[in-house]
Amino acid sequence: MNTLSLQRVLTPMLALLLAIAALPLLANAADAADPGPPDWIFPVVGTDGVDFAYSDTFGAPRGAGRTHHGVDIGTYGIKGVPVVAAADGVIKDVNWSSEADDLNEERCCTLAIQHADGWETWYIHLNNDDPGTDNGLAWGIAEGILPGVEVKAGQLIGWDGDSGNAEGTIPHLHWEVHLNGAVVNPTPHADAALRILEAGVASIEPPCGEDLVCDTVVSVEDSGVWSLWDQLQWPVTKDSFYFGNPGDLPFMGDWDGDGIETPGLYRQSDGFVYVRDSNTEGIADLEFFFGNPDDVPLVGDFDGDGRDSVSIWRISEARIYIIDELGADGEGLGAAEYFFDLDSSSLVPFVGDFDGDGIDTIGYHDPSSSTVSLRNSNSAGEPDITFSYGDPGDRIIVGDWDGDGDDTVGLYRPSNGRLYLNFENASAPADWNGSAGFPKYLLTAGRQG
Ligand SMILES: [Ca+2]
Ligand SMILES: [Ca+2]
Ligand SMILES: [Ca+2]
Ligand SMILES: [Ca+2]
Repeated sequence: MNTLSLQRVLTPMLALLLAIAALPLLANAADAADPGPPDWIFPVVGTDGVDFAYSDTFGAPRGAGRTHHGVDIGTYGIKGVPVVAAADGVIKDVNWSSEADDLNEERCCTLAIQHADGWETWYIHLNNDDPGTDNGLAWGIAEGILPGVEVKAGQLIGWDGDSGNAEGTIPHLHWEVHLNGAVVNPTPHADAALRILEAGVASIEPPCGEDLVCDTVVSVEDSGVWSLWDQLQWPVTKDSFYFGNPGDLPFMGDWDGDGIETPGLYRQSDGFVYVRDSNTEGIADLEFFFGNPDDVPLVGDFDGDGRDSVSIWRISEARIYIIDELGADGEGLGAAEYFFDLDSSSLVPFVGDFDGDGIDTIGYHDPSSSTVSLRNSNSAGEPDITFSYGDPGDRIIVGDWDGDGDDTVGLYRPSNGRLYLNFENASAPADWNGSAGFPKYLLTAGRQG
């Protein structure tokens, strides 16, 4: 059964769940002083609206005078969706037992985690069924998860299901948040949490060491909102501003040589490039006529003078035109300094200083072979390095993520909204990965000073 038809079958049950959600909150719901969400990971792996659904049911009546103390995170009828620790902590209870040698097996399956600063999170109705059954014989708690065991944010702790008093309902995680012993509404905490799409220790530390200057990323929406990440970490702090129109091709560069990269865009509809020298809202500081409608801008410092310029990937010719100066304001771009050809128009070129000599050169992604190739001079010829990297559909981005002076590959995977970065130009698991959401563009932002 595919997911879509499963969702259709479940619609009446979801409607019931939502009807319950619509009941008014009761005044006697516990209400501790809540300083707001810590930096948490969403407790169910998936993407809102695709793999899970929830609404604010905190305080809703649950019979016998009880009210709902949690948020029910439904998983569209699927049991066994990974449940992860919302934050670093220590397992406090397994099935309401704090004894590692007596886990109340007949009460499977629930977990409680003690976090820093008086926070606790509870995970209820974890799976207790063998696949395809409702037999109550399974153990939906991950191996090694016992009272007293330390867990990390995003670590797999179990799988969702219908255990306890949820037998017969659709599978969901009942998630509770407690602060200093009092239950608080978990919904705002769920809303603010980082979604992760695979269980595993979440990446929350920046890859950039202290006192180093590293590249970061910027997301650009079609609405023209640019959100510049302060650094690669969770939670992300961003500066957001408007620049450009729908349909513009965005990029970043250091146009004035002050060490800070700022926005530019190519408006294919009028053939002009517009650049701005600060990461703030406003009109372009410089505009010049750029090229043919299907030309792709390639930004870099190709002559090592400390300023970025906009070169051209002309797909129709499979040719790179290197241009070392920006155009004069309101006028055209000067003639290219030189050009060279790539082997195929199906390659996707990018720019970076792969050898750290201060001069940007061209690399390219070959989606047909899932490889990237890098060349350390701007000329035709064999690549200096080729290695397997990236799936079809991935978008390569390049930056100095660790601040050691050379640019290495990363990729943004639109299918899951994750950013994967490597610190060496080699085929290897990502050195860093994190959630980037689902922007239209995710670009290297470069140094910010
Ligand atoms: Ca600048
Ligand atoms: Ca330059
Ligand atoms: Ca170089
Ligand atoms: Ca580097």
